[in-house]
Amino acid sequence: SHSFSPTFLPSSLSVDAQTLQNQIDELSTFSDTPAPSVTRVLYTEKDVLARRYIKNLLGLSGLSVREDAVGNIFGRWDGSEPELTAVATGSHIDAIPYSGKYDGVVGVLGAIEAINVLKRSGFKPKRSLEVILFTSEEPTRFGISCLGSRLLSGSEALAEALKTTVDSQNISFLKAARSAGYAKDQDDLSSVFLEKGSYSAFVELHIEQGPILEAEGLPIGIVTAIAAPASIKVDFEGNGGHAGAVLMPNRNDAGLAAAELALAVEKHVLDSGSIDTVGTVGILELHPGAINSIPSKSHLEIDTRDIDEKRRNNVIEKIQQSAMTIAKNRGVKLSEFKIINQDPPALSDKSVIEAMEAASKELNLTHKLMISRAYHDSLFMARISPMGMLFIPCYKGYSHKPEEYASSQDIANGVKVLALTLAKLSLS
Ligand code: HGY
Ligand code: MN
Ligand code: MN
Ligand code: MN
Repeated sequence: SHSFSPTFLPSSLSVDAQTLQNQIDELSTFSDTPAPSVTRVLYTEKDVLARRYIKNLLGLSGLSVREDAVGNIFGRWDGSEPELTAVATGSHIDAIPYSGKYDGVVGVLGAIEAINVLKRSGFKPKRSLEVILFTSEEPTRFGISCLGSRLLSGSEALAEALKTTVDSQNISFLKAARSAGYAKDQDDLSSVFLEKGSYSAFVELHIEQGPILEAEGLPIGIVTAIAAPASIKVDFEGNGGHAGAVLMPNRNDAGLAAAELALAVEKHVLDSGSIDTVGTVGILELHPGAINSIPSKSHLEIDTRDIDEKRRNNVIEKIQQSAMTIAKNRGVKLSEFKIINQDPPALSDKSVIEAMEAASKELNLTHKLMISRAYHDSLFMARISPMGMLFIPCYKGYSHKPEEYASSQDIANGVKVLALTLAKLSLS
């Protein structure tokens, strides 16, 4: 049940919206690209500065802070029954190149403010409350999405792969992690794994990264499921040559093979029969990259998703078919077709959804049940804990670009619902 001690009333929840906005603005200055864009990549100097900033805030909120071998950061508020499994909340602060300052950040700074809101209201947790900063949600540096939460959820394959993973500058994951002060003298990253059932619930606050809440004038979204993401790396190789001297019948242009495959991705996605199937080629590199040299190599990275896993896997099979057909028809070599991740969707937990709905109602904030088309650390936390996600509106649904924006009011609403949800789950 979600009954409260008499001293605690939802109306007593007050968010320090100004301080929270100042923190969002200050955190955004730790960036490798100029404002209003944010670029903050795993284990870079800006990432380390941002981590230090967050750890300081966790300390100021009276939380006890610990970090694991890959830099997942935990801030804990011990409850009156600390032996019970804790309730956790959190998100990420890494940012893809030239993105915005709210994606992930709202769920980390907002989570810390939610703790402050509860402390200010005199709330006493029964189950401990824990804020988690996941070390890297974006796939930017090592091509692995949700690296921190994927590892926390116990991925043996990832713990193994990270021993040999390198970034585009050929820096190994372990070297990069050590440069940021992590992975000290240990190659075995399975120490990061959390047991299934480690938390009684996990809730993530995040901007919607879609237009629905703003378009319908709704302050709160309650996520029922997270779509199934997949990413594929493809390389084509041809003979290249002089862009003027080699006649067309003698060419096997790796760039055109890539272009044809990119259009094939679009075709297979559109032919899936559902608006929920999406796909794009977000990375397309040509070698040698000179205007008058026929590309001898092309490298594509494909992102395709669907709320229905089978339908998504069907699209992946068709993409692979197309890659082989294109290679044959164009006389190029398909030197790599590698599925990097092919994850199932995640369903939110019924009791967590109920707690979020009750919190929204008690705060007189209308809400809408919806799916998340973006993936989140919650996708992996759902593997070890009952999961729930709260969305707030963002301007025109913009995300992963500098125009990303969420109003102070919308953020404050999200923080209040998060705080009340955490309180309910802590007393459950
Ligand atoms: O790509 C995603 O869905 C997430 O926002 N990184
Ligand atoms: Mn993102
Ligand atoms: Mn995110
Ligand atoms: Mn490659």
